[in-house]
Amino acid sequence: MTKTMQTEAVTAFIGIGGNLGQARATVLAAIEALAQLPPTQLIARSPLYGSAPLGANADGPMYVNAVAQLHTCLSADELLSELHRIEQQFGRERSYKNAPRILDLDILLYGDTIINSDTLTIPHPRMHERAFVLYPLFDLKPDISWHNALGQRVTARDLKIHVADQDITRLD
Ligand code: PH2
Ligand code: MG
Ligand code: MG
Repeated sequence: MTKTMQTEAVTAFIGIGGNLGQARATVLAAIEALAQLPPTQLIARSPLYGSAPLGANADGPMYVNAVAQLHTCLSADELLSELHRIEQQFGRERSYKNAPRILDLDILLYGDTIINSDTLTIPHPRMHERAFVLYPLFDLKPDISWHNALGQRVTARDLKIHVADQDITRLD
């Protein structure tokens, strides 16, 4: 891959989740792996949350989820391939959509950039409907906002109200 290094660091938010194995330990270790990425700095991590598997065919044990805030000079594509590499390192297997998994790392936001490519959709297309993303994002940055698929500016603060029926517990 050609390296298209950003000259300026971008703030990216990464959604972290897993529901197989020692999910809490895996999520914490994954955050440590994100902190080791060059040229990237871990700014903060949210509290951990426990939640029931959400979505079509989603099943298995309870998930542990968190969000990490990074400053990175990696391009969005480079960041995505690093996330895939970390998932592999933790033994991630891919079967059907929403299958239980050891570790899932998703780019939620990459600065204010909107990306719709074959491999990447940013902002993450389902983040607005998921308490396990909105709660930790709000914890990290209560005034966070982004553009949804319709081009409207939305906030975690407002969206949280719409996911209040989802079963979610703060773990730490
Ligand atoms: N991830 C999914 C599908 N469903 N449910 C919870 N609670 N947490 C997740 O991280 C999650 C999910 C697909 O990525
Ligand atoms: Mg995901
Ligand atoms: Mg994923």
